[in-house]
Amino acid sequence: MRVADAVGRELARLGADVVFGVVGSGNFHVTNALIGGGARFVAARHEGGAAVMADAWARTAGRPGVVSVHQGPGLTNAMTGIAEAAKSRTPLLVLAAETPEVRSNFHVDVAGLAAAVGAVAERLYSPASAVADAHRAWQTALGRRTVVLALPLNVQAAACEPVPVQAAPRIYPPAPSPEAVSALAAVLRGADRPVFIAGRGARGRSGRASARAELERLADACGALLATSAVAKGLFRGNPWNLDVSGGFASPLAAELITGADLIVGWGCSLNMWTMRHGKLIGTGATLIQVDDDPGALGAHRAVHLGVVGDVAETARAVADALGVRSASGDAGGEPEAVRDKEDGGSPGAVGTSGAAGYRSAALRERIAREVRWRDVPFADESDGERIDPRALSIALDDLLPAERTVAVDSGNFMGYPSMYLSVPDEAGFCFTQAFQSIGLGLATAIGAAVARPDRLTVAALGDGGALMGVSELETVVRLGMGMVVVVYDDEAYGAEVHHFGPDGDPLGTVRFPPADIGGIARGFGFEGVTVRGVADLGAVRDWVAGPRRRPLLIDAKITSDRGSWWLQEAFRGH
Ligand SMILES: Cc1ncc(C[n+]2csc(CCOP(=O)(O)OP(=O)(O)O)c2C)c(N)n1
Ligand SMILES: [Mg+2]
Repeated sequence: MRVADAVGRELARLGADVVFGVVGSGNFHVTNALIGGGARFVAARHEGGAAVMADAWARTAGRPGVVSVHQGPGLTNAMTGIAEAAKSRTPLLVLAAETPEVRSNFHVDVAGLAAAVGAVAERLYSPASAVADAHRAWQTALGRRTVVLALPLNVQAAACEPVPVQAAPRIYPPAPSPEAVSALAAVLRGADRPVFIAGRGARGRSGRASARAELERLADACGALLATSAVAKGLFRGNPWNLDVSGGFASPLAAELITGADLIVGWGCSLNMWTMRHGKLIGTGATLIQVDDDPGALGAHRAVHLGVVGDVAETARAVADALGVRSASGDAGGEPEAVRDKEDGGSPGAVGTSGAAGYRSAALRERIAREVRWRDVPFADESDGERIDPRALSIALDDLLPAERTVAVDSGNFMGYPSMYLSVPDEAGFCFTQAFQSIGLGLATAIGAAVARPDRLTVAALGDGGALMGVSELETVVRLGMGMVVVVYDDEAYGAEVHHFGPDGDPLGTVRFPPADIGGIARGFGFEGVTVRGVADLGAVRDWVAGPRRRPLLIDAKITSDRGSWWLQEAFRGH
């Protein structure tokens, strides 16, 4: 059997069931072998798109993504998406053809490229080891790493003996140490105003559910409020104590309550400058705790008082048990029994027979219900008939678009509007490929997420700059027959740069553009395209939603942009 065929078949057997890519001669056979093994192949129009689609697919499906690229430029085109995936610890396998001939035009240092963006370099070393090499790469990816597997053309073309099928090892989530569990339980027992912030590590993956149930059970027991980092938005949807996203996107009430916490526990969350607004969301004297299955993540972004190595769900369960909370199989929403004698923990305001539950009170619950959503925060609508206020646009879309949706957001000044105003049904309904802060990834992100969740309406929210950068994948949306909505927050500029440099009086000719008819461009690709200048123009969106949605819809929203968004000003502090 040819190595390319053996490797493709083996990867399909291991679970590579959806493969994104752009096929050239170097990855032709291996891709066909994957298809022969039962995988679905999704052709992108640019490798950058293919890598991002595979990343977004992996995040949404909770399983390793696979992308297949040609040697040389196929790989270099994919590098931005690979960097994003590596920084996000996305389990992703990049099948990268490699020419062994150093004088070839296609030659690049594959391992060097992988290492340069934080991915793991792997390769098929020889025909005899090739299947085992592919196995190893798959296992490494499963451990939440982005792996670039170099497929040398000469090895791919060689013959190899069929290898007996080995069972893949089972990987168990790490359990926290008993000492760490007691320490965390003791701190929770003594906290008056705890806030849990759940991050990527609390999301479901590899066939496991998210840690929502375990975290809610523990939060109920100690009266904690619940928030997430941006990448886990939606995790606590529907919980009355949910503050939604912590950080730059936090609503005023969410920010107030997080700042007022005396204890913040990051669950699979790095508590980085975005999530903690450069530390501004951490009140004076607040205790910080981080729980993560990766010891290297503890304290990486800011010093914590206690770091616990452990899987998020396992740790939350163990701590709840230590607190004597009824088992998760019981009624997690019931009155907690555990933290009733706070005198032991040395602090008043305890959960218990009095019903005062840590940070929770009936009045606060009502306030959260009334105020925590951005759309309930009053604002002066600046729509002027020519251009629509992006807040008004986002609220109207939140009402118009079906709630069962996946929202994918590109980077730029606009990005807070969809992130803050569009609700999502759960954490799989939000796909945020922003670890590399690249613009132009949003459309491919939406496509990958849509392949993973065809049951939901996918909404891609893009700036005009990011939309035009990733424009080739509009054809992919049409070709795949996706009923997607693409919303372009069109300020005819690289708004982020305009608002960054404009106040200093710098010339802005390099970052402003003449009006582009992005709706017309989309129609050329086979979309329905509408231009929106005011809420009244959204009738076309309502009609599209009503069906039959034969074509995807692109909304070119000409937005007001008199000033930069304040979350962007936060971002510039990090530059
Ligand atoms: C690949 C890449 N190139 C350049 C930048 C710098 N940059 C950040 S935001 C931005 C403007 C994006 O414009 P647009 O998509 O229209 O969004 P807006 O800021 O106008 O809302 C640019 C050029 C980047 N982040 N990524
Ligand atoms: Mg713009």
